[in-house]
Amino acid sequence: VRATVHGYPRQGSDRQLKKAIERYWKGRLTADALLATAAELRADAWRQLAEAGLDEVPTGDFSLYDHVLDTSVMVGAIPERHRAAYAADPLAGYFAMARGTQEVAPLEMTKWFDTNYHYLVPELGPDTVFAADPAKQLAEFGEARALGLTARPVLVGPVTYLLLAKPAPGVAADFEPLSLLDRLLPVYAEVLADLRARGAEWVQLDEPALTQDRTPAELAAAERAYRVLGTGADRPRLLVAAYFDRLGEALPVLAKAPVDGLALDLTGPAARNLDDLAAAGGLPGKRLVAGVVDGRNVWINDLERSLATLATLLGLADRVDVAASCSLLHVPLDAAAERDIDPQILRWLAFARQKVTELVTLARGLTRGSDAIAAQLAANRADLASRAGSPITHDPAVRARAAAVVPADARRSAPYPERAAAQRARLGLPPLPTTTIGSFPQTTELRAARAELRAGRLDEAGYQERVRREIQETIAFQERAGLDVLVHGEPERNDMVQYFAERLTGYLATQHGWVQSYGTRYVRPPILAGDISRPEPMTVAWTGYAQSLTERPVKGMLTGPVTMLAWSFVRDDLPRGETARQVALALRDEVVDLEAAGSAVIQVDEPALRETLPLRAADQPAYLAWATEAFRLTTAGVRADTQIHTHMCYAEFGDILRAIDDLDADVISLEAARSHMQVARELAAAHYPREVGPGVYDIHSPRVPDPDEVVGLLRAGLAAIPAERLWVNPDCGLKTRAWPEVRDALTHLVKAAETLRGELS
Ligand code: THG
Ligand code: ZN
Repeated sequence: VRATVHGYPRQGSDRQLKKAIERYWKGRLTADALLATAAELRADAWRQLAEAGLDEVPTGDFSLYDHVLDTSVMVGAIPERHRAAYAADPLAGYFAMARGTQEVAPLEMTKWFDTNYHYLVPELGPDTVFAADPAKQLAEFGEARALGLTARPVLVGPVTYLLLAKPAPGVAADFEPLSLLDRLLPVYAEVLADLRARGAEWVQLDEPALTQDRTPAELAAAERAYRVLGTGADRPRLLVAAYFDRLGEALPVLAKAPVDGLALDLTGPAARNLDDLAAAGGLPGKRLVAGVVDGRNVWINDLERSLATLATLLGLADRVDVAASCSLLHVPLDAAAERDIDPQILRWLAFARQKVTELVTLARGLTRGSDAIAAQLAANRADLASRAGSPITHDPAVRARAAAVVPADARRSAPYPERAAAQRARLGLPPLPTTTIGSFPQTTELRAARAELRAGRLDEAGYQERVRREIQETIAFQERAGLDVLVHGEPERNDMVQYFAERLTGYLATQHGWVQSYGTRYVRPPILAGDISRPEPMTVAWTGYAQSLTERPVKGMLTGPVTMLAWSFVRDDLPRGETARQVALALRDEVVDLEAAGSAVIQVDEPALRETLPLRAADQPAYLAWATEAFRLTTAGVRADTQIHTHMCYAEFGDILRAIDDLDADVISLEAARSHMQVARELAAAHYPREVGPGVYDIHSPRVPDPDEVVGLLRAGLAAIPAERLWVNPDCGLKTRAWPEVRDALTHLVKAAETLRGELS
């Protein structure tokens, strides 16, 4: 029995990789120096894994930006527009594909399944010519071997690669990248043969896309892919890995394929793979890599339970190894680096390093018997008991309140038409009211002030004074610009999730718990550790201060319960829906307090509602039921004349239109500028009955639209939504933009609204 992982965090203990890449981008580090730093970080990680006792280390999972982009390079799928730059300078060309340049657009970026990692979408078409470029895989395999380690190269599998791709610009939208499979397979076969020639005994092909709902044609493609690769000459042993959910109907396909092993996710709902595997007759003569340790959560494993699971698997395959369910890329590096977490809670946590130790322990226990790991099992039992019995994980008041929720709590006091009339009377807004999504530019001074506060060079009073000044300027600007519903600009918030997590009981923040979001960008997801309650108001003082500076309504701004869960590590000892309800009840108190303090408009953002939609259609209704209930529970405590807004950061939401309607928000703002108000037409076609603010300013670009352009977009909006239900706002928050752009863009936006109001009256 061996212990292994599918991948490991890339950034290093102090995000050295991020810093080196960003310095290279600024011209402050040479390409050679960057590559040397990257090689050192890889070697450090492998050494760490080997010292911890891992028998087989992964290679090729490392990336300077993204492993799907690396796969595009490996198969020669460089988009036409990037080819010259890539040929001239592969490193600069690689980053141009990732980030774009003045002249060429980058590849599109999107979420990697239901994780918080984002990958670069391959662009393919009927003219795509694949060509093998195994250099990166070969080099990294060679590096690990040079350290004397047993290494297993890990590649994105060909079926998943094609299923993640989209038609290249200019290619018909109905082009199916999977139709290129027969052209791609020889390239994979070549890479596999090269790795074999260098001494790779095993190579892993990751096929997470096979854990999603797949058509018979797609399953047939998977069958063909592994028949072809499995019968190829000069191939290494093949291990096909599927994670993030159970394989379902793809399991018998892979079990019967002429490959040498299967790596399965056996955590959470994917544990159903166990029964499915037994039903499929197991993996006689093959290797099973059992993903019994959750690779994307931060909780210690129940070692005894895992040993029991592993014992049942022993008869199902020729050889059983243990692994985390997926790459450890999705968890922070080392819980031991956390100095501010109570040691009594820290013992419940396992980040990447701790998970490796768990795997090594499990492999030892399976090989030598549980007596050989008696001390570890006893410590694990005590840690689990401490968590299960802790007042943090069981707050009777929170449990009782959640249990007492009745359907009426999640319903507004009046139907929408009545509310709309009451809100119109209270707010007195013009038609086509103007507003913003919430955040204003986070200036360098503001970030510096927060850093000084943390370092103790600025006291709390001094910091608050800076925040107050920022709010004054933001309010004064909005009044000058003529906006109708103002915001305070959120200068006091580092991050829309972290800010609330730091103020809610039961939530933990980390100091070093960085997880890659995309490229060189990282987040520190907070940890939902216990039952959630709100010791005191979180936003009322700043919102109230902003309101004291103006006669116009200032919108209260909160992050919704679904997004709080989506961008945090969730509990594994409580269903998500229960945690969402607890967070919702805490936020509901904040909403009610804001109303009592005079807020007539309150926004509850849910940018992640679509993101955490389960991968399998069968699981979606249950998710949407608790998610929409949590939102309504958050917002339904207010009077009819208090206006509830929500915001979502995406233009493609067709599959959750019903759920958006179920939120019963009075006003929703959505991204729309790039698609020329497509969302307005879609909402109208679905007879969406309430108010809508399709974005008219693309905040992802430094470009400032002129008033005529905004008028054009608003006319398109008016063709779908009547003036009394159409709002005028940017696509998203303004946090990442600079003040000069924001001043001009918002001034143009108000001007455009005024022009159209003139025509309407
Ligand atoms: N907050 C949280 N999670 C998120 C987002 C968020 N997940 C999804 C999406 N937004 C991810 N987008 C980003 C955008 C910017 C950055 C990270 C993820 C970013 N990070 C800084 C960096 O790596 O330099 C660090 C920020 C910090 O100091 O906290 O810029 O909005 N929770
Ligand atoms: Zn947004």
